[in-house]
Amino acid sequence: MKNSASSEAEKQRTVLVGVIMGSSSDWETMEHTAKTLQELGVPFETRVISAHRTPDVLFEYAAAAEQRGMQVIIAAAGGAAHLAGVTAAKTLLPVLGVPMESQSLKGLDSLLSMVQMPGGIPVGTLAIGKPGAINAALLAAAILGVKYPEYREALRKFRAAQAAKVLANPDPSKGSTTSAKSTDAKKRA
Ligand code: RP5
Repeated sequence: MKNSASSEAEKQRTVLVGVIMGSSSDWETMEHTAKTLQELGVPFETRVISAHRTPDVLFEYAAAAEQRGMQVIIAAAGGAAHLAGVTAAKTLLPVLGVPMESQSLKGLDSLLSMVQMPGGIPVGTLAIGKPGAINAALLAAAILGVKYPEYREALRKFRAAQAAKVLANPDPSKGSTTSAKSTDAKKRA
């Protein structure tokens, strides 16, 4: 029989969230997903896998994810962003999509490609860019939290810390070089 220390170590090694992105150029944004998952203590891995440049790798990755113990996949892509949709088609795991902010259309192309999935294969699409990258990690933790109380607790602490930060500095003019009074004076002048 396994002792609790070894099963704990085993649990730590199991990747619960797979974070995939269409290009290494997406990393600057997806680093925020990784940082947030790390902060919450969620075991994850990151991979560059492209639906059009490495389609066979994507098929293998998505098809094997569940068997490897993964519970959620986060897929980020930009432009004609089909990575999340194709991934979702190859696994029953929940797939969260993060549309990348593209140069030409500022991510509207990525957002619409990702969010407008025809009925039948859902992709839980988040906001464009950094906010979506952070929220994908938080939503993945919330999904895991249904089964694992430690991630639910990590999420609760994250929110409490976030609220405390806001409450610690309720007046943005304090500590700013432009005080509320001088802004008012400028407006009146
Ligand atoms: C998508 O094309 C990627 O997800 C990336 O957002 C975009 C541009 O990729 P690169 O040309 O920078 O590799 O597949």
